[in-house]
Amino acid sequence: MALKAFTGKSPRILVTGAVGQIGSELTPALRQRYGAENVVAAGHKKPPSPELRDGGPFEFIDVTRRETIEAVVEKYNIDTIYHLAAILSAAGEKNPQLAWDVNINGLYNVLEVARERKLARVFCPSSIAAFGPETPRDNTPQETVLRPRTMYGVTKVTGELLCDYYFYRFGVDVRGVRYPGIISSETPPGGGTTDYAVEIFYEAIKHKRYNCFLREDTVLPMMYMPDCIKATIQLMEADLSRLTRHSDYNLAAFSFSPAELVAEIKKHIPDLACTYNPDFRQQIADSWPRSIDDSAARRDWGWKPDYDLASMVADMLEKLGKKHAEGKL
Ligand code: AKB
Repeated sequence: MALKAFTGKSPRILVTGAVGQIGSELTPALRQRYGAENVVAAGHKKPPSPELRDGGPFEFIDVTRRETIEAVVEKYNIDTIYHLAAILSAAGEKNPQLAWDVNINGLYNVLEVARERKLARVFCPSSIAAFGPETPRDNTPQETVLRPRTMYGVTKVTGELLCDYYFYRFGVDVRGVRYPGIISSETPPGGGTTDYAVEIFYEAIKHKRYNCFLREDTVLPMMYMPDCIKATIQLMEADLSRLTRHSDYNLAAFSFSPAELVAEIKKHIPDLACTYNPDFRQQIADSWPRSIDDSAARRDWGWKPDYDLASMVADMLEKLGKKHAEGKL
């Protein structure tokens, strides 16, 4: 393949969606690993945090306009893209046309830039949203039924296929995982179905009560941000010859229901009160798996999470509790 080698010199990285939940933590981690000047953060409209803006180069990109991606790739001599810009499941149901435009046309533009400019590597996340109601819900296999009922899920399955196509047809080294719900303390997620598992921490600390938009027994696969960052970088650094898949690795850490999360938080905040008022997101959650078989990721690139439910909750409360005490929550 006529692609630039990924080894030897430091990669020159562009992160789209850098202002979002995952981007705002992945970007500093990449900057620390590869040098701040080698990692360009890109957002759409939202202004970057001081850390993102001052920690290295920042540019505005609209992924639906290919020329905005091309200009940044050219300007910084980019050879690797982490393409995180996306509309999530709940927001996608409110505006399916926008979800298609950003998630599919945006990805297509990134892949075309990667093909034309022979970039070394591209990361594009998929999600547990690629699965649907006909998929086995427990220990969901790597190879299984992919018939999602959300536009977000449809774009994720299409994205997986498109990324694989670019690998086999054009030799673009695209990699991706099916992220579970990601829990983090830096930037709140926006527009997802698993967002409750982050919101509850803010409300528990500030008000000791939370009104959950999912039923108390809705079990979903989840992961703490440090593991999400670890998995993403591990996959991108893995030797290509070890990979038996490209854009669709199942990825898991732990699963829980809202009631189980409340019980764990109550070990630290005993008077937390939670009510349950399921809305349209319940139907989305009911179409997703409860747990995931990620043995292909474990076998191929040594994936293993560090956090379980108890250690994630303790760390979240410590981090957000500190922010609260400093008046930053
Ligand atoms: C969402 O809830 O839409 C996302 C996801 C599971 O991809 N967090």
